[in-house]
Amino acid sequence: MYKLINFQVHGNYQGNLVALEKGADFPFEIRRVYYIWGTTPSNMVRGKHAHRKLEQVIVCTSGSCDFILDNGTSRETVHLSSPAQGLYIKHNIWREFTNFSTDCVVMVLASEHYDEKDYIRDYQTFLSEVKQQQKAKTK
Ligand code: T46
Repeated sequence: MYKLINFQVHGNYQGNLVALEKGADFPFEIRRVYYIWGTTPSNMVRGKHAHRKLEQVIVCTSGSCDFILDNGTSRETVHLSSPAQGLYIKHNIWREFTNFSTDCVVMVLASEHYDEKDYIRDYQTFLSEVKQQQKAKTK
């Protein structure tokens, strides 16, 4: 459903640095980068959608938050709290994120340009699209 990637950290007396490169760290070309901060109240729930094609690596560069991931069959919560770790999510995963610390900054590396048509914003539609794809695979 997801992969947690531990990035190589170049640390020394000056502090830390992480460099992200296609291939070494994740398999797609980055076509878009966006970041999210200042989400209040802390129990606000963002996301509540899936993507038909998009793949993303999500990094909590400051503070922490929880991602709730759902593949149509099961749900898991992933706590993100380190700029040295990336949450890699492929397409067809319903995501919600919440439990934001006040200093939370979420940076996202995305495989595609922004396209509203790629979003599935209705949970029942998500479930039926996932089921249809599973049926097609077993044929
Ligand atoms: C995801 C999570 C982690 C744009 O104009 N361009 C963009 O690239 C993005 C991502 C959003 N927007 C606009 C669309 C909305 O008017 O920004 C507004 C907020 O977007 P949204 O409600 O989709 O934000 P989140 O925090 O619910 O979800 C975002 C991503 O959309 C989503 O792909 O996985 O962050």
